[in-house]
Amino acid sequence: MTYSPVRRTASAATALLSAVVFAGCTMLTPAPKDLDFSTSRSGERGIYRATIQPDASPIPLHRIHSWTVELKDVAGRPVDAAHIEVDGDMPQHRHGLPTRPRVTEALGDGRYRVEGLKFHMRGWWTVSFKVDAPAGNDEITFNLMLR
Ligand SMILES: [Cu+2]
Repeated sequence: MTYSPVRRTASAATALLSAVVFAGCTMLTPAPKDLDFSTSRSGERGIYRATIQPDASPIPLHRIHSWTVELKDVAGRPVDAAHIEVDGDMPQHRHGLPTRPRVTEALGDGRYRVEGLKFHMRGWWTVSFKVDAPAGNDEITFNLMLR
């Protein structure tokens, strides 16, 4: 068999690439030990409090699903007519969600339907809601552990 430098280079590159991908997804800096996994949390600025209710329990892996998020002000009154942006991250991996979830419906009573959530890896995720409503802007972040 003849020696083929081109093929050897290509397979070395493939091996290197898969090593990088592998490292990116498995060699973790440990997650903070004091993570708060509450499903009800206050925003960074303390203007709102949100409660998440995923449609499935436990939260599914590799499957697109929906959540309901309930938004209240500090006095506990439901906040309707908020503009909410949804985003997700794996802080240890520096990547986000494979989908672009969004609020598709205001259900009334401060409740909103969020569609298009999908988690494609096990581990620590954050999901944040950027809220824009008359009382002010705030961001509420939840921690999840997908198993
Ligand atoms: Cu990841």
